[in-house]
Amino acid sequence: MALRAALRNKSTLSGLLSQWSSCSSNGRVCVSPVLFAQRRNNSTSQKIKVDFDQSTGVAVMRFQSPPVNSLSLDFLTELCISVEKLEMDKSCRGVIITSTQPKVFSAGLDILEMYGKSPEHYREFWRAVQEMWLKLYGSNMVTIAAINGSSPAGGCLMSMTCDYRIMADNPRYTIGLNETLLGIVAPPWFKDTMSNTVGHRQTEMALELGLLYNPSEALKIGLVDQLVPEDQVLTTATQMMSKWLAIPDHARHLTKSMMRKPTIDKLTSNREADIQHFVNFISKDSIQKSLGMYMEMLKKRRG
Ligand code: CO8
Repeated sequence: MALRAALRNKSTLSGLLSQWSSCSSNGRVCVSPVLFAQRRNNSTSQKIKVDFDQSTGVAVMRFQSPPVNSLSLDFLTELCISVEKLEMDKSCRGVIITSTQPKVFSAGLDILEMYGKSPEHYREFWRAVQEMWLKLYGSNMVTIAAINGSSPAGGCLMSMTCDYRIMADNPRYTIGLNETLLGIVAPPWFKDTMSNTVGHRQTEMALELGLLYNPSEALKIGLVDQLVPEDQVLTTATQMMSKWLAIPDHARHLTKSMMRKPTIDKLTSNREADIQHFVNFISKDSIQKSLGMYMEMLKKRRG
């Protein structure tokens, strides 16, 4: 609840964590017992399982929120805490994100969080979405997405925050920013993230048409970097991680920051306006109607 409150009260998660941390005599950060009563290498929370191997410096973060790892407020809060914890642990140098759910990496933002709720709820939810993006896109760690299922919309955004993307070569899986299909519009920082990944022209077409690409198409436009058989996604991610970790950390993350900082700065200098824009947009009757119809369509498709 305190973390939720921190997001609500505009303080960053880092701010909150630093408030709750104190420094020991050797200068290493000691994490307060308030937040991390049992600081362990491995943790299982409700929606995300984190396994950190201290000998390699690599953590694997498994999304385990049935049925489709949708990015609910709780999921996002947990994700931000997990990333922040790993970021604060200087022995952690890389993170692989993947899913335990069959056929789905992440279905993107939880539509129920954007439907029929209060403006205060939309505000809190959108701040958490921003926070997730800022944490992952700005991470100093090497981040690799092991995409072992479909990854539409916010799932695609989350994948694109990573340094490298490996996708299961299964033609039934899709990835892309399909917001226009829901009658909604991807915000500028979604657009910038995609443009930084695949270029302006591909982004323009992808966003206007709400394109969802199969793995071969995604590889062709550079939305993912590598395709492998489904049962090799995680092992390939682990091998690729070793390659990235062979580069000196400081040089790599300064370079990453040089590439990404202008995009990050655009959002950080505009967060409140971006939240207000989201709240105004999502509260419109016409947008609510579109979302309602889309959810009905998802249910009918299943039936
Ligand atoms: N949010 C909430 N519930 C979802 C979502 C979601 N994003 N996706 C699926 N579900 C639900 C379904 O309704 C279904 O519920 P129920 O069991 O009650 O019928 C259940 O999850 C299982 O779904 P499926 O049967 O469809 O599962 P499949 O394994 O067949 O398919 C897919 C998985 C491919 C992920 C499919 O569910 C799908 O395409 N989902 C929709 C994905 C989508 O379009 N997401 C967009 C979310 S919007 C977003 O991320 C960015 C918004 C930016 C907003 C900007 C505004 C300014």
